[in-house]
Amino acid sequence: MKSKGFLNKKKLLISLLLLFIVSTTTASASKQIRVYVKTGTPEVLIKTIGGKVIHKFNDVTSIEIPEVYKSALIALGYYVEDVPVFRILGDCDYPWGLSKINLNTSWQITKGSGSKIAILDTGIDKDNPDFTGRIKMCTSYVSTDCEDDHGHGTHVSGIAAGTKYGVAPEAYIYAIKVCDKNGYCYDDSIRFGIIDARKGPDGIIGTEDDATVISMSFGGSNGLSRSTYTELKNAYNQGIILVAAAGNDGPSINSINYPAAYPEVISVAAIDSSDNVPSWSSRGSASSKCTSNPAFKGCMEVAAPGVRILSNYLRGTTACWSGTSMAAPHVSGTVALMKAKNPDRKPLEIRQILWDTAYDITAGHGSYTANGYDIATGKGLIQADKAVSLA
Ligand SMILES: [Ca+2]
Ligand SMILES: [Ca+2]
Ligand SMILES: [Ca+2]
Repeated sequence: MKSKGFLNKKKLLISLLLLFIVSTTTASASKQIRVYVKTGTPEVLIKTIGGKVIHKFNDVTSIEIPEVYKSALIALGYYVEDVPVFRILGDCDYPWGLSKINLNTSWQITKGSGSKIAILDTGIDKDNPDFTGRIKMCTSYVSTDCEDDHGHGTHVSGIAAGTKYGVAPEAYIYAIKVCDKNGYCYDDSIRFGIIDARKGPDGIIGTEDDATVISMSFGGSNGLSRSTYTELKNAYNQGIILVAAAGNDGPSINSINYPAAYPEVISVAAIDSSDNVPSWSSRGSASSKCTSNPAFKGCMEVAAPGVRILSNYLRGTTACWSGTSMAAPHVSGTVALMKAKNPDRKPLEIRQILWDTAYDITAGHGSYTANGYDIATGKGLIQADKAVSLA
C-alpha cells in the first residue's frame, strides 16, 4: 500500500513538475532553498525535482530543492518544514566601536551631560529621536539651516553623541553645517563654523555655552587659509579641544590631512574590529619628535574604530560606513566624557591623558604598526574608561 501510494504521488508530481517548469522557468533556474522533510522521504523523488540531501537525522532530513517545488511536495502530502537561517553577529549589526574603546565604567561616571560637541560637517537629521532635545545650536554656511542633505554629518553626530550609537549620549550637539551635499567644505564656511563653536548659542566668546570640543571629519592635503587657521588656534587657546580625521590617504608615510596635521588638532587614525589598520588610513610622520610629543606637526596621535561603523543616517535610518571620518567622533565623544567629568582640563592635559591611556597597537596587529608609538596608530587605540577616570 505504501509503495503504491508513493508511485501515485510520483506520477502526479511529475505532471505537476511539467506545469511548474512551463510556468516558472526563470525562477526554478535560480533559487535553491533548504527544507526539512521526514527521513525516509524517497531520495529518487528529491533527485527528480533537482534536489539533494544535505544532512540526515533520525527523524528529519535536510534537503536543498528549487524553491518552486516546495509547494508541489506539500501538495503531494509530504512533510516540509523550512530550515531557519541565522547570521553570525557581524561587525555592522551593532556599534562595535563603543565596546572597543571600553565605555562601561566611564558611562557609570558620566554620559557627557554638560559637554557641547560642535560638529562641523554636512549638518544633522534634525528630527531623529536619537538627538531629541540635544541639538542646542543649528547653523549653516551652505544652505538654509543645519538639516543634513548628505548623511555624513548625521552619521558622525550619531557616533559622537547619538542615543543608540554614540559615545557621549547625553552631550549637547552643535550642528554646524560647513560642508555641502556633495561633501565639499569651503575654508570660508569652516571659518564661520569655528567662530560659531567658539561663541556657542549665546553668541559670546568666553561663556559657559562655548563648545567643549570641535569635531572635524574633513580634510585636505593643503592647509587652511591663514585667517581660518588663526581662528582655529584661537579656539584652541580658548580651551576648546580640536579633533580631526587623519585622512583616508594611506598607506604612504606623511599622508595626514589638514586640519589633523596641525599641532593643535588631535589626529585620529582608523582601526577595524580586530585592531588592524586599514591600508587607506593616513599615516603620520616618522620623525623621532612624534614619539615623545605626538602633538608635533604631522604626527599621528591616536586610533579609534573606523571600519564598518553602524550609526544614524538620513530620515531616521542607519548606515554602515568606514573611514577616519568615523574614527574621529569616537575621540570627540570620549573627550566630551572627560570634560563632563572635569571641565577644568586644558586641551594639552586631555591629549596627554588620551596618549597615556591608549592601548598600544603593536607589530602583531596588522601592518604598518610597531611597539610603542607608530605612524599608523600614534599612541594607540583610545580607552575611554581609563581616560575618563584620569580626567
Ligand atoms: Ca558663549
Ligand atoms: Ca595634529
Ligand atoms: Ca604601536
